[in-house]
Amino acid sequence: MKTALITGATSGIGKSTAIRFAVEGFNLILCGRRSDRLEQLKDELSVETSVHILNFDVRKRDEVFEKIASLPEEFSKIDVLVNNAGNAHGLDPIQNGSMDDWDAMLDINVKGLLYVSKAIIPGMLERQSGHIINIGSTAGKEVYPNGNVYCASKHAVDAINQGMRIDLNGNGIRVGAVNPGLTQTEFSDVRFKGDIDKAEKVYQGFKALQPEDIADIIHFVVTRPYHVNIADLTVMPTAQASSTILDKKA
Ligand code: NDP
Ligand code: 8X3
Repeated sequence: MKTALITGATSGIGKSTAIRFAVEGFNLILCGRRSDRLEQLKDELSVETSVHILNFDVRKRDEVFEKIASLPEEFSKIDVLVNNAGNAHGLDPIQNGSMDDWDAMLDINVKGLLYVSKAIIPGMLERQSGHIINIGSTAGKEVYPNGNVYCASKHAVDAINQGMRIDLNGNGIRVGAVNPGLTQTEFSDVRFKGDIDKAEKVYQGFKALQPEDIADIIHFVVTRPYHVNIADLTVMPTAQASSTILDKKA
């Protein structure tokens, strides 16, 4: 039975992936800052599989390493790492951007992903096996107005994904990115700092991707035969053609 560690498992894509993986029989290590949600998800999924929770902020470098080092023996061999934790903070022209928002996006989406990977890759190297899925975005392929730093953070994930694949080549470790377009999660609530009306409008007038759609794809990616590595996969709602072209009929 494989063990998967999912960051950002308290909500959206990470939570749906946890639910899907549980049904498919993966042992799970669920990570996030909101411990109440982690506990609740553990209770729900423990009927399906073994679940361990790790409550940490990916920005806190020491905490990341301490928590991952604290894993009990039965969870210590991580086969699949889903680097999913991340968010957008704000949607402002660069000249009006908040430096706190910039720090949050670069610290979480880029440096947090690096810290978690740095803590887990040595075990994969030792075992000469593993699979890392980096959750990028269409924003990592194309910059859109006011997306500046969020897009930069996801372009960085795109580069890190390629770099990891190159550097880990020959060590039995698969590395690939899944890059979703507009997906209906708590993403826009966070981006607009709890302005629910503004957040809901993002997904009105078309059928957005659902987190379960992305979980389905992540499950597909990790269940290919060993010689198949899905290196870079971009998925959008049918209504979306690019970061800026969206068919809103309503
Ligand atoms: P959600 O807001 O629903 O989920 C974000 C998750 O990230 C939460 O579980 C949250 O957990 C976790 N997280 C955020 N900050 C931290 C932190 N500092 N430390 C640890 N965990 C953190 O959004 P999504 O599910 O949509 O986002 C998941 C990923 O998908 C992100 O990387 C996002 O950029 C990407 N993505 C999303 C798209 C979308 O349209 N929704 C499209 C393309 C990519 P907690 O707050 O409990 O710590
Ligand atoms: C999330 C998709 O278009 O809101 O990465 O940036 S978008």
